[in-house]
Amino acid sequence: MHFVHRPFQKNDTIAAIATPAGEGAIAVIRMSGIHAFAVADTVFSGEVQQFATHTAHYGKILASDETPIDHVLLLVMKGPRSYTGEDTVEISCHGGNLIAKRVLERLYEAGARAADPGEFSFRAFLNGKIDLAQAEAVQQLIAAKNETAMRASAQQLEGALSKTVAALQKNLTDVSAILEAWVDFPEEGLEFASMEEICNTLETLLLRMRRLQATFHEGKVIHEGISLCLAGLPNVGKSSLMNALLKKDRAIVTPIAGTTRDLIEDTLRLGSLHFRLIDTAGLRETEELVEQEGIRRSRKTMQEADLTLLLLDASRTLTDEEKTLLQNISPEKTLIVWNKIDTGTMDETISTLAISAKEGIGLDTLSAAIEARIWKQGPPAKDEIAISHLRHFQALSNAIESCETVIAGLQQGISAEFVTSDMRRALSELGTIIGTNVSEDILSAIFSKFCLGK
Ligand SMILES: Nc1nc2c(ncn2[C@@H]2O[C@H](COP(=O)(O)OP(=O)(O)OP(=O)(O)O)[C@@H](O)[C@H]2O)c(=O)[nH]1
Ligand SMILES: [Mg+2]
Repeated sequence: MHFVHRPFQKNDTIAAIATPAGEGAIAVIRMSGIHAFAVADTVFSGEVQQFATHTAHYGKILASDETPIDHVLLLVMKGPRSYTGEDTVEISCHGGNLIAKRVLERLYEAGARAADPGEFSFRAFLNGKIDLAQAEAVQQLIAAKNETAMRASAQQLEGALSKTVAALQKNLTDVSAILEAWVDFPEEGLEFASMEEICNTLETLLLRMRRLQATFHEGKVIHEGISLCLAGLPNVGKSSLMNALLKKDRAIVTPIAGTTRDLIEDTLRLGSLHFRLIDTAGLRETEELVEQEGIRRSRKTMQEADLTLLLLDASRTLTDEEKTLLQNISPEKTLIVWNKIDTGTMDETISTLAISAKEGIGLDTLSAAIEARIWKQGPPAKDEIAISHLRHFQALSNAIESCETVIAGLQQGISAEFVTSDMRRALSELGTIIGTNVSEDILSAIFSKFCLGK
């Protein structure tokens, strides 16, 4: 769905179903805007405009001819003490698709309009209830697939990233003020010592920004998960390993080479990580059309995967194909694993990782090796802030680049007026993370990814 958020209409009151589609115990319809209480008043059996804020009321939603549509619980929240910062009404009705829709339509009839995706959060942002980084955290919290992701999103929603960015902004602003003063009152002169001080302060700030920038990999791992590909020649035991890792009989295993033809995917949790585990067709030269296509997909998956486990068979010597394969792998994205260690020995010069998928030997060591490979700098500490949005990464990178230009300029003795623009750029780049100086397009792109009613 393409969504270009409309300019903020102060008089618009928006409404949407906030719960997922389908049958459930209850469905929640959310309405926000200056007429929210008046609209609710029109459709509800009680006098909504008289209700005290933050109170819940049992009653009926009535059609225009006064026939009851549903018995509901209606919650009123007076702005600014609400998610959006505006007057908000939440109606819990019976959780049938039709009922919720009917109640929503009734709200439209009474003057509300359909909310765009993410429009409630967009209003919360415009009304200063949350900044942009927090709005993004809301979405990530909803989408969190593991506890680490959930904890990290909650932290960002609490404002951990926003505070870090704000502190950086404050320190940069202080430096910037000194430089601007130097431009405005050059006769005051900038002492050599204070110039060195400025460079030192900037270096310290750079260090902090680089550290935050470096958490991007970890942040992505936490939130997006990792694709883990099982690859190797036919019959080395890829499907057996998939089943062993998943602890279920997911893929067909037979002694016939070429059993797996297509990609087989499942989700796997190892410790704090979650993976998209992909079993592939064994790599070999073949005339068989179906298998050829399978092998093409195997190679593509290997290339795209974050990590590949390349399986070798310890019960036999390496084939020429395997030797070529080993020469062409990208080492940082591959773990070489000897399988079938129960029937043979490994060549330690190639890899010391050995397992038996069939007997369940060495799987813990393999899991540990995978985790160690994934966390480039070790797993993040519980309270460490990790960035995970490309947008944040790019903003930080630009801010870092600008600061580096400023330092280089000052060190070369370039006059301050030429570096102040880079200082300002660094500041505005940092600002985009929390939502100052953000273009309409970016806002639109961010909020359009939200679900309806959020
Ligand atoms: N002894 C022993 N046999 C194994 C082990 N792992 C797999 N096998 C056997 O090796 C044969 C092939 O296993 P698969 O898991 O189907 O191998 P694959 O790599 O998926 O093969 P393709 O799908 O044909 O590419 C089966 O007979 C398995 O029982 C192991 O650790 N030890
Ligand atoms: Mg297989």
